[in-house]
Amino acid sequence: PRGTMKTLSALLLLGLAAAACSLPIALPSTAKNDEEVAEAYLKRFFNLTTPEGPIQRRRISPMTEKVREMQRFFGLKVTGTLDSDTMQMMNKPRCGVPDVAQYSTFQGNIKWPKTSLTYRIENYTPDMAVQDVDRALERALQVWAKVTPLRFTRIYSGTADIMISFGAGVHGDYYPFDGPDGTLAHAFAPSEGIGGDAHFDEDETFTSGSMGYNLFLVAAHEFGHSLGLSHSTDPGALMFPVYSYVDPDTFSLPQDDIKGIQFLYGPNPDVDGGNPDPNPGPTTPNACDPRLSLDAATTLRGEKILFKGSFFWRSFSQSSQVEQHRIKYFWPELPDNIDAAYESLESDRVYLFKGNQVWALFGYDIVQGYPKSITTLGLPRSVTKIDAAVYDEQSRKALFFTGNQIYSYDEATRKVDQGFPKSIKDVFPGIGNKVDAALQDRGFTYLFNGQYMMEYSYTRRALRVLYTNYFLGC
Ligand SMILES: [Ca+2]
Ligand SMILES: [Ca+2]
Ligand SMILES: [Ca+2]
Ligand SMILES: [Zn+2]
Ligand SMILES: [Zn+2]
Repeated sequence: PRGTMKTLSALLLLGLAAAACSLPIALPSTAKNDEEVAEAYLKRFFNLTTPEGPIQRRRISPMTEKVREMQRFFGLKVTGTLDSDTMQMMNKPRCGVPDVAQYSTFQGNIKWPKTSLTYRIENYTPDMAVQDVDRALERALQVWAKVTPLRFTRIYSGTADIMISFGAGVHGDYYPFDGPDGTLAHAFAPSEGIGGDAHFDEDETFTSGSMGYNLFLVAAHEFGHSLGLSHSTDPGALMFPVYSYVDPDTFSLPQDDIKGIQFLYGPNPDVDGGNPDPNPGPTTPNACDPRLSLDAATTLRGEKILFKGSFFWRSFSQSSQVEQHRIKYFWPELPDNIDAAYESLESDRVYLFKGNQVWALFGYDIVQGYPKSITTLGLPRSVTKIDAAVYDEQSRKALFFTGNQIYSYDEATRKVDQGFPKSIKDVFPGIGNKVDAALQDRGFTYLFNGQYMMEYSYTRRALRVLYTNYFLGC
């Protein structure tokens, strides 16, 4: 298992009756086989319908089509089969709002016809202090108020536009919760009555920190639905249906979400006279940006893993398809902005570097006992950070790039080879004075510097200059 991955989901009020009638609601809570889990998941979140009447003979089953649709939505490799990545995604805690079902694609720009909205906190979770719940929910609403004309007023009695409650299992709508994990919360799109309301699964442990599920993060996502947003396929968006922890203190609404909410309501008139924000929110790195530079690159058992900021891309040699994920989503323990990475063919491990620390992965699992200090590698004390690393199959040595120097390192003796460090330009002419990331693939060495990379032969002769996004399927 690759650590805890979690998901969020949303409900749309329109078609609620139809949805309630046609969908089996409860997800299996006991251990079921993959097919049963997948069927329940796809019915619930991807509008898989059971064929009625005479069974139609089709070359591709509706189930296979839905599996593909789900894989496309989450940016997984589209296989149409219940492979382990797909099953892992289906077993993640998530928001209860469907991703693709017709009634969930908030079509027709469903939005509030007013900008002044009320909210009411109907009850509290025992997981957190009352004032912490108040603060998390208020802050979650302000995430949206900051970038729109929407203003929220709390009321303490009567019916608010956004009624907020905690409940377990059956809790008064047609969408019972499912116990711990699975669905964390759901919310209804703008409308009278239950529209706009947000429900949180009391069987989860909500917190103000990184343990359990951070209430501010879950609520900010749900309130996006309350205001009319559906799920985003951008893995960096708040409206991505999978929960992954980010530090609430440094949280900034991503650009994808700002675009969505401002499409519905326009910008905040109180900021710069309503002019579009000159400092838009964080964006997810775009593989096809020709100016793209990388933090680190490595192979991992035949895949290529390319790191950038809080994200990484996975590319498979057998397919042109590239996946993009949040680092935290695969490895909650790892930091963002990885410095360097390489795959050791001696130990079948991938080493990841950040500052003076190193982590080891075996497959996708972090090896126990890590992170360690890079001083355990036996590098000189003057090396406090590694810019790039690669395992050189030819010499069976790890190469470390730091500043304008390169070290050849013997894993077996844990020593730097005689004659090193050398100048990068003496070993790999043409790449310049620094290397951002390095990779070896099919006997070629690739060194990245800014938006360019250089391809070298096994004799370290420079062959081609390529764009850094060469492997990213653009
Ligand atoms: Ca309401
Ligand atoms: Ca749950
Ligand atoms: Ca780097
Ligand atoms: Zn959602
Ligand atoms: Zn509910």
